[in-house]
Amino acid sequence: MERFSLRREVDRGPQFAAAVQTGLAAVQKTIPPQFFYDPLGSALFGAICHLPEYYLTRSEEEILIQRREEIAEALGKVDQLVELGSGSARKTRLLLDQLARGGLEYVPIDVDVALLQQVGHELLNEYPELTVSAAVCDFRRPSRALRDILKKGSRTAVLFLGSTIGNLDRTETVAMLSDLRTVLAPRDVLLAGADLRKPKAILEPAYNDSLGVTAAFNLNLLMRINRELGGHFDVRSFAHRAFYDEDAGRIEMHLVSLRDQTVRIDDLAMAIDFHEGETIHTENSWKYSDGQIEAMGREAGFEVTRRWTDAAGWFGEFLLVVR
Ligand code: SAH
Ligand code: AVI
Repeated sequence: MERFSLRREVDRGPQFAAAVQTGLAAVQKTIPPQFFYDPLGSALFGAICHLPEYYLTRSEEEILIQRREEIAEALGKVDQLVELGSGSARKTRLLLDQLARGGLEYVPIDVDVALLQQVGHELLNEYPELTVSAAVCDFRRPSRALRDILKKGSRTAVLFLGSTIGNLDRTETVAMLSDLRTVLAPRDVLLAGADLRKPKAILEPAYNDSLGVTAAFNLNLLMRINRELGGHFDVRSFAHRAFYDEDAGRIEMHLVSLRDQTVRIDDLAMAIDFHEGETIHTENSWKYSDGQIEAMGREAGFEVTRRWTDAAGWFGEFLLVVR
């Protein structure tokens, strides 16, 4: 049997074009965050994870290193390990060290096909007993890929690391978890990492790093429109902006137009007007309390049974069990 397989549930090209067409025609212009992750965007995100200001990766890594045996024990015996938004799977390896014995099937789900292929093959070399069934699929509807991959009678654990859950709003999170629930069996589990509420003075630098890598990550969306859709954005006439909305409990990321300008996108036959100071909203990154995670989980048919944090209490790893 082949140890690596890849299925494609979505065709990214037409989706990007449609999202840009609708998003840039709206009153509050918007481009959804899943489009950050082309090869350059994924590489920039990889760099973000090493930034001194971006504590999220290190805090979660601390939990997974300090508590790996306890977490593996709480996950129980796993036949199929799904990961939503798997990316580089840098932290996943900490769990695979514990779980990848005796024929584990790893099921990474992501929108970056090149990364799925690269990381899948790396893992096969590192873990001789592993098989990898990768899927290019939107994790907001994971059942589309999982209904054909998950096997009856096998025990499934789902990972959703990195606080990527925070890039969905509340309604989207509950819809995603409910959809996931339809393909899981009672006592299957979900391990979700969430960035916790904390002072603005810690949060804002994490999204405004001094090297400007997060700015490049954000501005790459405009480059991507230029590359893939015949856009004519002058990237230097836009700026990165990220701020914490304390009442809502979320970081908002925007691209701000630095002058009045009109930008053509040839493939979409569009000319978009921007006035100085107008923004494109590109991402929300929600910061949660334990109670909020529990409430969203419960609404979707899950129960939080365990929770681990780093020493500073900045990041939470939540174990949700299918009710
Ligand atoms: N889990 C990794 C990567 C987080 S970055 C970590 O904790 O570091 C977010 C990842 O989710 C990226 O690899 C991106 O390509 C993927 N992603 C973002 N939106 C997605 C969507 N709607 N559907 C599937 N994958 C998505
Ligand atoms: C992937 N996700 C959890 C990151 C976050 O923190 O919301 C994406 C990111 N955006 C800016 N920096 C990192």
